[in-house]
Amino acid sequence: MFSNKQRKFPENFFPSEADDRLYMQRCLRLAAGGEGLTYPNPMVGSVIVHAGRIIGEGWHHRAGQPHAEPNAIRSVKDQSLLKESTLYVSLEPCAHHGKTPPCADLILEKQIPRVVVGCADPFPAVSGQGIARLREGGTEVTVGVEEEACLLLNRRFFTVHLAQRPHITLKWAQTLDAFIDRSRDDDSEPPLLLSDALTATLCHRLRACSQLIAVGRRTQELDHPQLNIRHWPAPHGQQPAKAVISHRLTDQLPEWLHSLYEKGIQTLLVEGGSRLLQSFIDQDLWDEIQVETAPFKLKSGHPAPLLPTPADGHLSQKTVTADGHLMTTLIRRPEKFARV
Ligand code: AOF
Ligand code: ZN
Repeated sequence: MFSNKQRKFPENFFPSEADDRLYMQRCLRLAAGGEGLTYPNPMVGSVIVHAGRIIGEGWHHRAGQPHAEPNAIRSVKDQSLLKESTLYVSLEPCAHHGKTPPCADLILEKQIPRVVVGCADPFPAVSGQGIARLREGGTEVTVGVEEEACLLLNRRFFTVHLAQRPHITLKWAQTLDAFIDRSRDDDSEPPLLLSDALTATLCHRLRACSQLIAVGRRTQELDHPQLNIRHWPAPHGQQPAKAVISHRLTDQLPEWLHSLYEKGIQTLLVEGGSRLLQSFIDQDLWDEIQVETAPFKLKSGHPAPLLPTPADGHLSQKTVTADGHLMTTLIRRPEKFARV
């Protein structure tokens, strides 16, 4: 086993807390390069800093391929500098042999004296053991820099491992007076078009982060939605699976969600209709809600679900597109894995 125990830090080795945060923000930017592509793994970015200069960077591209830390380590030209560097990583380095060897061992082997971790990894095979192993080997480890941003980036991964069900996003578009469609009894008339070009793109980006898209039976019969990714690259050319939920199944949502978890589904996107969305809201089964409000009224039609009032532990964001479409997002703050 390699050890960093004899290490003495040179003077001015430690950056300020503000610099630690900046380097972690860079890790997050790098990590986001893996958006939608790393399933079932999280998005992770890593930066290596020597004497106030970034000398290496990397991120996790795809499950089965190297993690962020080996990518960052490999990118450093003068490997002898690693012994005097700080490695920043947005998620705890792993301690297990998965599809790749443990990152904590590689960090010890390279004798990197200090590691700054964004947040601990809730994945059962890691769950604090990566940090413990680094510390046992004498590495100086700081945990929790830009922690909230790191948790938010991987909120889907955190929900899956802490709640043992998929991360649930509810999404709908409505008019200013809160209707999601005209009143229609059959599919002879097409559904009301609410999105503009930008919000349609954002919807497809969200689909690209989802493994399963669900709609209610009535929406399926009235709208015949395609529920595929057309305005954003499909991750590794793969389309999400589709589920049509009958009214009867809405009484058994927790059981259904657990069965999805057991099948390895990490992300569920519910796109309608109103009744199905409302049953998820009423049963408090949601992690994120995205509502688009188009800038016109309908006066009558099919009413939209009721957005829950933001409460403690929720993050609420509002933005307006150039065409005046309001995007409201409510995110349940992910719990952190706290056993470190
Ligand atoms: C890290 N750095 O960049 C990532 C980590 O099957 P494997 O070997 O790819 O391991 C997957 C697990 O490793 C994943 O569930 C998560 O706990 C962790 N991901 N860890 O040190 C990384 N992507
Ligand atoms: Zn790893």
